[in-house]
Amino acid sequence: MIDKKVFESHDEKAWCPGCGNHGILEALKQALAELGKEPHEVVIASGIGQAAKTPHYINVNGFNGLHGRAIPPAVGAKIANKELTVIINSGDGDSYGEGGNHLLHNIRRNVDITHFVHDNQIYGLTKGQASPTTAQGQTTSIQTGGVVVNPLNPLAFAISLGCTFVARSFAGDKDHLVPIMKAAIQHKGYALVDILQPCVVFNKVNTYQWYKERVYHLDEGYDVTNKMAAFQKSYEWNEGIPMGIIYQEEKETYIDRVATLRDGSPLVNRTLDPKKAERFLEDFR
Ligand SMILES: Cc1ncc(C[n+]2csc(CCOP(=O)(O)OP(=O)(O)O)c2C)c(N)n1
Ligand code: SF4
Repeated sequence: MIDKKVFESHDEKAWCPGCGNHGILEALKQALAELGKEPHEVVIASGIGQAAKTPHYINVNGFNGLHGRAIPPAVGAKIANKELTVIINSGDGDSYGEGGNHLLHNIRRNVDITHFVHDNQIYGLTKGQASPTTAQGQTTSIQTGGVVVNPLNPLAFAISLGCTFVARSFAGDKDHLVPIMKAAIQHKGYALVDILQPCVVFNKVNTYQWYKERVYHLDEGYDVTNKMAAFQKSYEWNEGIPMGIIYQEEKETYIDRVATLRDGSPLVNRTLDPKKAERFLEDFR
């Protein structure tokens, strides 16, 4: 374990007091410290949004990109240097809406990165429009007559596509969130953690109290490898929301499947020999 203080950043936080993002950030620093990670060994990527400001508020390598585009730079960083711990911290809109296509295809690729979705069920930064996880019928700053479309079920979506680690936790339960983060970071393969995160300003439905009345911890006897049980758990919501590792399996990662990446040192450490490209250049002459 290293001192959590090494992850402190000097940037002033622009999050509201009471925002669930604070709890997620503190849990993340603790998880990294308990795993003994040094700041230079970690990269955090994000897209755009309130949650996506996370790389500014933690002292590790950071990449704050375009809306919905957190996965491509994260995947690029991992492929360039497989020794890095690569994490994404982004919102439900960024991850499941604008970034949905990248999410879908990274599940197929199984690049070994960890994705923490700060799921406040709303677009926080742009003042409270519905996101893909806002409940049907919920009124928002734009959908004043209630959301008319079906919400996305991120857990069932991920399990159905073969995601190798699917979990849920809650920004208001650090004792649960820290071990889940550690397990997700240690998992070999793409790990998706949907973190319930109250937005105290724009989501007046899914409050701390609302979640506290519903969340429950999966018991120790729960079999994380049982896909059908995982589907059932992923559909539990209003009456009780299960928290924990919903599904996990071991599968070859993208790097395991590509010999050039798998064998030998990380790409960034290899010396380039431009002469080896000569025969390919011939085709263009
Ligand atoms: C391509 C694109 N579309 C829309 C926007 C405007 N925009 C910026 S942040 C945001 C919502 C972010 O919501 P979410 O990802 O859920 O994060 P939160 O702010 O709730 O943490 C939107 C729609 C943008 N910057 N780029
Ligand atoms: S508007 Fe909501 S998501 Fe944004 S900082 Fe405030 S509480 Fe957090």
